[in-house]
Amino acid sequence: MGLLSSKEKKIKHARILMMGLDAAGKSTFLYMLKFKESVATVPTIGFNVEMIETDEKFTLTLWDVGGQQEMRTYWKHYYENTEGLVFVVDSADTARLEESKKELNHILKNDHLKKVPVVLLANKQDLPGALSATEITKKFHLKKLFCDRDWYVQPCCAKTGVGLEEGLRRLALFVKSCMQSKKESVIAL
Ligand SMILES: Nc1nc2c(ncn2[C@@H]2O[C@H](COP(=O)(O)OP(=O)(O)OP(=O)(O)O)[C@@H](O)[C@H]2O)c(=O)[nH]1
Ligand SMILES: [Mg+2]
Repeated sequence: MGLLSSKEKKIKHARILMMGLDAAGKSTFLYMLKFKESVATVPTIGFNVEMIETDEKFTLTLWDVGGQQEMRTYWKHYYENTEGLVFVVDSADTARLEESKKELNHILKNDHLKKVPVVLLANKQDLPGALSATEITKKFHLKKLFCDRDWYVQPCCAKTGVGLEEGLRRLALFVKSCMQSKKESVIAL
């Protein structure tokens, strides 16, 4: 009886980590979701955190961690208990795509992030020369990189909000399903 009720209990909350190079658009994304308007940002020193409620009474706590080179040493301290990862890429910053790819590869090696679902935001689609979601998928070899988890590449523009809700919805679906199956495997033990 006790087991059944805990299995049926709805998952209501998840911790989400947002990462990506400096100026990728993480804080712009966070505040657009929270306040539904474009907010002028400054480079994040440390982190910002906001709670966002998705459609089905499922609350995500979004941790937006600064992406400047000096901040990246501290990224590892945020990995524990992460249920979902949002990796933000400036799709128009072709000069730093390799750097972004390298950081993503590095992050995913951490044990705390094993099998954690990822939504990669191909941001700044409004800028000329921005790579499409398909181009980024190919350049980052995402099919291979994400072969052990749920993933999706969402083209978006954090400044106008285009694509953000879709990205969030996809993330919420992935995260819920991953948390549910983890819970079920614990119960089965
Ligand atoms: N054109 C355009 N500019 C954007 C978009 N998203 C963010 N920006 C701009 O990019 C700059 C950096 O955005 P932030 O959100 O501060 O970037 P960040 O990833 O939080 O950067 P750090 O805090 O340094 O890690 C700001 O000037 C934003 O207005 C977008 O979709 N299109
Ligand atoms: Mg920021």
